[in-house]
Amino acid sequence: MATQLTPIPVGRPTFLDSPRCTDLGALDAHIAVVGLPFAVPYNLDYSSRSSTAPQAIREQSLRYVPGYLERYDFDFGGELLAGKDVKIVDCGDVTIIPGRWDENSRNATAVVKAILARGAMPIVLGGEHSITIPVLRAYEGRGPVCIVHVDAHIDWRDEVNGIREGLSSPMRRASEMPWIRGMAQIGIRGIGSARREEFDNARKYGSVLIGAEELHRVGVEGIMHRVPSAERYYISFDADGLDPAIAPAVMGPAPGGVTYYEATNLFRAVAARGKVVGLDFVEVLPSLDVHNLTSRLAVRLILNLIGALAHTGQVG
Ligand SMILES: [Mn+2]
Repeated sequence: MATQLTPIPVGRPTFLDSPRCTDLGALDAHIAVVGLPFAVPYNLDYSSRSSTAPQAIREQSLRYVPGYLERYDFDFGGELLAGKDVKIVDCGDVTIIPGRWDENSRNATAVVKAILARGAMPIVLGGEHSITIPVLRAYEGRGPVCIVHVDAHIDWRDEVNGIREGLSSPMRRASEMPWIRGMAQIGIRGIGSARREEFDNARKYGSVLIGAEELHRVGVEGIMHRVPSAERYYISFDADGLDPAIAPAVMGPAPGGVTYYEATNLFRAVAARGKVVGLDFVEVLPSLDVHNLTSRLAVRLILNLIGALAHTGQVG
């Protein structure tokens, strides 16, 4: 399978100003960042406003270099990366050709497979939530993997307008992959988060649905006993799971969302529980952002996951 990457143009930043990796066969890092500015449209009104998110997130990541990561981080009680030499590279973006959705999807799977084959953990910047489907396909033969999904919606639609791999369906498609075992869906809330059919199917599969209200009431410590135990976790993070007061740049802002510390403590709790084998961060719409709050928060949360991995000895 071809692995086609579009390198970041010269003069544009990489994530954390990290080295560029254009040859996946020679990738040598703990963590490989890759953009997936990808969507599967439902209708003609559709414009993929999240396709600019990887670059917006990379630009905001420069706020934390150089030198800031070595300072005392009060959220971690020490250096964010625990003084470890965590090797991060930026692979650029998966090449996307408008209209060729199947080909784009196969290419995305091939790129993530190539990253995993080199022993690096992929951090995938969406793009819309449809990207999680080709990304999870790359874990075939590397399971079982339990999914921790943060979102306002459960994303269990079987199809929308006949499209089965759109942004409403990633968890439904994940549930059909034999190497995916276990699923916790956190931050769910609000009007339109699921129809009865999706709710029933998610429950039948055994997905653990943890509403935002429950999370706020009992905290991360209080929900962790409900998250399935697993050796390997994959985290799929939809920006609309966060509260729109801190993450306004989303398609459907829903009040009552996940807070910064809930997300951070969830990452820490998952990293303490098992090996984190991948992260996607999706559905940031930079054109709707305010003072780059959403892109910057995405960077900070990604860093906090890397920090949690460093502090638990998973990287570095
Ligand atoms: Mn979603």
